[in-house]
Amino acid sequence: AVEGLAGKFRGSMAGALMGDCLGAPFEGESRASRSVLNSYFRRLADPALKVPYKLYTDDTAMTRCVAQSLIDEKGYCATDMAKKFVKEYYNEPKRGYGSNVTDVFAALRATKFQDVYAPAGIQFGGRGSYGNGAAMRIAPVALFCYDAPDKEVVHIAKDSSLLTHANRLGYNGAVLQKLEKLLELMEQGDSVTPSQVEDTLGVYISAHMSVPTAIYSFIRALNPVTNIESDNAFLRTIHYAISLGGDTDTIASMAGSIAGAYYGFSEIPESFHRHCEALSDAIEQADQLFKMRKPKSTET
Ligand code: F2R
Ligand code: MG
Ligand code: MG
Ligand code: MG
Repeated sequence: AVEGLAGKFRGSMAGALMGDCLGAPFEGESRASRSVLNSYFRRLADPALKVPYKLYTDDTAMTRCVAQSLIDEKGYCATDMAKKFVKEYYNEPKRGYGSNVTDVFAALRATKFQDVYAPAGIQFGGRGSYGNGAAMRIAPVALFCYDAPDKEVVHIAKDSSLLTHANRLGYNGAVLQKLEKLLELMEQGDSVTPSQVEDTLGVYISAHMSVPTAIYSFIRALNPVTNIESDNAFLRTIHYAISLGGDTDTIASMAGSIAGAYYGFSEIPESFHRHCEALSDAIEQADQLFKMRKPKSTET
């Protein structure tokens, strides 16, 4: 088994994928009941269960592009990443993309990638998108920048987001404002209900109403949660994120990448591996990102 830091890289990429695959069947539906979700996770944990694997959606399609671009280019190359997004979208357009981001792909292609930031800038009458589509694909950037100075992480995170999402609300002030609310909810401990989370942090496809919710899900699931049967802490994170309803694939994916990095790949129950499409690709990309990092002298 791969342990230590390499296992955390794998856990982060696998966690993002698994949150997406397991959360996708519930996206946009009314909040699933406690019994439905408990039996969903119980069934999937049964090694004898024979069902097709769950498909990944746009969240993973784009995460894979971000990772592959950083790997191929050994760093951030805006044109390459934009080309990978566009190629991926036109190869498999039915992965459940946001309804406006597809206009960016069309414009990038039509303008032959001349100014790769321009199409995102004209979305929504020049205001840019505040959808969570940039946040949902960010895990490989964090891994690639593992040992880099903070300013490099911020630069790559911001610029790679700007390829599709130009609205500042999505990744700046509003997220921080919501983080204050997150702290308030944390102080209330285990009594916080899914409705309170929805009302306070949001469970929507906008960045500022889903990123803090994903962080909250990770923190909340560090300990057992009432009504959530999953006793493995990684699965509990994904289970809890899905239980909030709304943008379940994306919130579970973002929470899953944090939880996977925190607990490490070896903590993800094996019985769940086969339920998610292309897990081996996520592991392969994680290993490549791990090998590319400049190791600190004390790390093994
Ligand atoms: N698209 C979905 N889910 C709905 C349908 C999926 C369904 N399960 C199916 O099978 O078909 N999910 C995916 O979209 C989200 C990420 O979206 P992204 O990439 O940010 O797209 P976009 O189009 O830029 O923004 C999404 C919507 O947000 C609203 N919006 C954004 N900026 C706005 C602005 N400045 N003003 C007003 N509205 C704005 C719009 O409604 C956009 O369409 C993830 O959940 C992913 O899973
Ligand atoms: Mg999706
Ligand atoms: Mg459109
Ligand atoms: Mg979604």
